[in-house]
Amino acid sequence: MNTIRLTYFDIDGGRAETTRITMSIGGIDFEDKRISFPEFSEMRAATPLNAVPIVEMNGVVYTQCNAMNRYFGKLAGLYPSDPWQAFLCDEVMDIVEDSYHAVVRTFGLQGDELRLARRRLSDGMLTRCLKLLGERLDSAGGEHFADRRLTVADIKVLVWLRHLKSGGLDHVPADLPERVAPRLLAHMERTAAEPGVAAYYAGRGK
Ligand SMILES: N[C@@H](CCC(=O)N[C@@H](CS)C(=O)NCC(=O)O)C(=O)O
Repeated sequence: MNTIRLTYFDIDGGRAETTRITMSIGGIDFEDKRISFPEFSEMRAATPLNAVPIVEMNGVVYTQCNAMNRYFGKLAGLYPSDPWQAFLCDEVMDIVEDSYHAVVRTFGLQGDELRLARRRLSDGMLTRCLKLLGERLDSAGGEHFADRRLTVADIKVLVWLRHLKSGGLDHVPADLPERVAPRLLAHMERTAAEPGVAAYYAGRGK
């Protein structure tokens, strides 16, 4: 079989992390190509949409992290086969994507401009996303976002919450998830304790 090569920044988070964890859980053999930011600048123009993650399969380069999550999720048994449950799973993953887009719009700002933009982001879009995810978790039974079992949606939310809670996003309070949707924290701990997820992070020394 041809090598699957997933290319993304050398960070333990962001848009490729759910795919990495999913492939690890599914025992899918792939090359985890991690690049630095200067390396990305050099290769950016050669990528199909000037962005990563990209995944190369059978000599073709593909884009879109949630398409990757769905495809590899299916191969790994982490994506619902029921159309309605698949919809619930997709909506959650796209909510997280919307929050990434909102965060990216604040990149490059500095000083007071950054502080103000991040405050608006925390009180606005991030709060809305967290609240909605809390509601979706409740209506799906409180344990998982879809299919009453671990899916790529749970993993994607875990990755995002780990980042928010790390405090790595300047001027976004690390306790925002706790304040807005405390049930998401229990969900985060439960997902991180799933054997396949825990094994992945242990392997990364995280
Ligand atoms: N819709 C794409 C978005 C990809 C994307 O925006 N990636 C960011 C990094 S997380 C990027 O490469 N940005 C570089 C740039 O815009 O120059 C996906 O879902 O994969």
